[in-house]
Amino acid sequence: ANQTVASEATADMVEPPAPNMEVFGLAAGMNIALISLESTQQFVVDKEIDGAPLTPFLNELIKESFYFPNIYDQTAQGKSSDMEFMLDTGFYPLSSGSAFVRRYTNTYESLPQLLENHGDYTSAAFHANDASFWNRELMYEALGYDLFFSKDEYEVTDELSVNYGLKDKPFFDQSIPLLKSVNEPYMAKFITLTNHFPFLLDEEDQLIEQPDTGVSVVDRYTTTVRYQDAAIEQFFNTLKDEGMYENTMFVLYGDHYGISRQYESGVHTLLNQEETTLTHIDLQKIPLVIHIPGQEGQTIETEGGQIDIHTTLLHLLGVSTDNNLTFSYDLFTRPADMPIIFRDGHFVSNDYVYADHACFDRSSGDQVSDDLCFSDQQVVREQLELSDEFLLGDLLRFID
Ligand code: GP9
Repeated sequence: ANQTVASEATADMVEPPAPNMEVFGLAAGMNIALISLESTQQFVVDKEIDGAPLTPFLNELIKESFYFPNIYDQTAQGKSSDMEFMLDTGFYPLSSGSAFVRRYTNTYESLPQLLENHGDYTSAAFHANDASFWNRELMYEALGYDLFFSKDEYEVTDELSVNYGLKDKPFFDQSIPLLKSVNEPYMAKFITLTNHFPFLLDEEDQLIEQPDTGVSVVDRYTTTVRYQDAAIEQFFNTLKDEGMYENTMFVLYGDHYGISRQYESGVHTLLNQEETTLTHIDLQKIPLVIHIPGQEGQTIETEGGQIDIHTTLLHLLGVSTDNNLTFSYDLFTRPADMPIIFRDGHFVSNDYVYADHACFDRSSGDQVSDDLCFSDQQVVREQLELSDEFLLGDLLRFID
């Protein structure tokens, strides 16, 4: 019976567009460095505080990268683990709890598994927190990671730590010898930690003057974002010195919002904008930067969600997704009429935003009749229900 449910659900999935052959396979066979930027929102990119940029390194890197400035945070209660889940599986997170904790015995068709089958890739995760945090240790097994370098593999002293744990600079430094031990080609996922609420930072690591927004959480956030940027710059420089840069595709992405709605007025002050439902939704954007050394920079304004990174990467690596079961669209060809779906049923579509239990016209900014959001809402409901059906029934185990 479950097999039938799986086939019926499969038939309900929307046929994806063909990949863009100009970029398909552009990074085939290359190593992959996924860099998860803790709590990093899009608004920090190119933002200056009294003439000092918050992300000077990222700003330069973007000029030589595929840069996607319109990608929305789609995580739910599973926060960082939800981002990992979407990236690895192309499925939506669960509406409550974390799939990493609740569904770690499921069968998945994940990036590590697909890349192992396609190009004999080794997959490794690097994160200097406890292996059990978000149940990573067990979930990584289900997702097919070959290696997980967690807190035990790092030197984590008080001096090298702040807030949740090891600071990003020593984290990247100590990751280099570990990375050297991984067989090529590899997919290496680095999960940063310093830019985490409540955004604490030692004096010596503060590289900019805090603004005065009236919300201290936001003021501190600017300094941890700036520190994270410097840590990534240092990582890139070391990889270049070590000859580990040229043959690597780098994928940098914000894992979820950093400033919750409770503190958002500080961001509105920083950006000199009004606090409305639409500005709130706009703040849910996270940066996505795909850097392939030697490739010309290009800004791709297409709107999408974090879930779409999964298929985008597979296509850049030259892996066909024709037979994959996924809710992820390639951002190079994402259909404009497919809404970007948030786990709570809110969405952003071409013309409308549904949020705060109301429908908004994006061009006027006005609240409009719910009827205008109805057809998009149907799609949103179907997609989330299908994703849940697969996860809660562990249906991928029935698919060859
Ligand atoms: C914990 C880190 C942060 O290991 O990934 O998780 P978060 O609290 O952001 O979900």
